[in-house]
Amino acid sequence: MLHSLLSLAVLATTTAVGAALPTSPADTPKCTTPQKRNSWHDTSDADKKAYLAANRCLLTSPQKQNIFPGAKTRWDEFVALHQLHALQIHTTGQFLPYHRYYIKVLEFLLLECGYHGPLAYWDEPRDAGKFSKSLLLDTNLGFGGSGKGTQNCVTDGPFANLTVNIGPGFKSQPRCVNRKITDAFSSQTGATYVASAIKGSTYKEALDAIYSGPHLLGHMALSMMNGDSITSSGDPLFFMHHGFVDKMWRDWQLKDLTKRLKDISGLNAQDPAVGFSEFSGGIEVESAMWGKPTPEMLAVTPDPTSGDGGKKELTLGHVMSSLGIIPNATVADVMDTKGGYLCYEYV
Ligand SMILES: *[C@@H]1O[C@H](CO)[C@@H](O)[C@H](O)[C@H]1NC(C)=O
Ligand SMILES: *[C@@H]1O[C@H](CO)[C@@H](O)[C@H](O)[C@H]1NC(C)=O
Ligand SMILES: [Cu+2]
Repeated sequence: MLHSLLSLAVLATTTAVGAALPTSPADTPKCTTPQKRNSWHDTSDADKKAYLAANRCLLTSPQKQNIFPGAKTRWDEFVALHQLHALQIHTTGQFLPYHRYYIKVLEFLLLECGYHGPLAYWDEPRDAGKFSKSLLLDTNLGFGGSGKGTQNCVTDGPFANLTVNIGPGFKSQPRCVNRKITDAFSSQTGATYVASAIKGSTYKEALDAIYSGPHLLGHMALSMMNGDSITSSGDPLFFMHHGFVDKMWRDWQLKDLTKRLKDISGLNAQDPAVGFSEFSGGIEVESAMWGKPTPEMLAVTPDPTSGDGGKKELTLGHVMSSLGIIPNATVADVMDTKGGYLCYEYV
């Protein structure tokens, strides 16, 4: 039950769009006109269409880097990036910063497919308890609805019948873009749950409460890509949910900004005895659900202590990598959504 319903997710972030290709953290300009990131509900029809078309383009374009095991499409490479990092970016301090960086990677990839507009997020409290009725699942101006059949394949909208070759877990097998909506879980993305998730005073409190609260329940409500914690980013809807997760982090930071722009803690990789916090048994037991990284995967997986002086505690100097899709960035680079490397705000 847990296996099929849970998935971890990731987060979101972005940066100045319209700007050229990814600027390296070292030479980014000041953030003077932050991109306004709206809920999908408030995004223009033109931006919705263009955003969805660019996502579809990524799912149907050939891979480019030729280093991601199992990848056939550009989208596969992006999903494989999450797969390779899965044991470093969930139930760790890296969860929020890496997913913020991961959304920046998406922003860059969308530029390749001609999308220069703003990114969006899912203001989930508006749809809490009734995700299945959300306009995000619209056939024409949304991501398509709940999946159908035994595989829960999405059969309408821009991603109908498209294939992802990464996952499930640490496998690399072709499967349809799939999801299964369960409205009851989605009630826990409501306003009172969100308020509770961001009421703590330390990064650790916010991290744990966001992760195990609205983040996890949103994943359970959507069960994207077989509800798989390792590769749920295969469904483009993932980035609407993770935009919402990123917004929760930003909203928490804004309550005491100066202090919280520097507040980071936690591990840079999972504690093997704990694994994913939403499952029991630790990495060994949990790997029965999704296998283990193959030698080919391990050969390209970054060292989780990079920038942390070889220690297991996450620092602001921690180096995050997209294996060459965009330049590396540090955790410090993504702490502020308006810090220069990033330049956006949630509205
Ligand atoms: C998806 O595939 C099925 C079976 O091949 C087909 O009947 C259906 O028309 C396809 N849908 C779209 C939107 O392409
Ligand atoms: C990017 O970071 C990874 C570690 O996360 C490191 O192995 C790699 O060498 C870095 N790449 C560059 C170009 O600095
Ligand atoms: Cu994730």
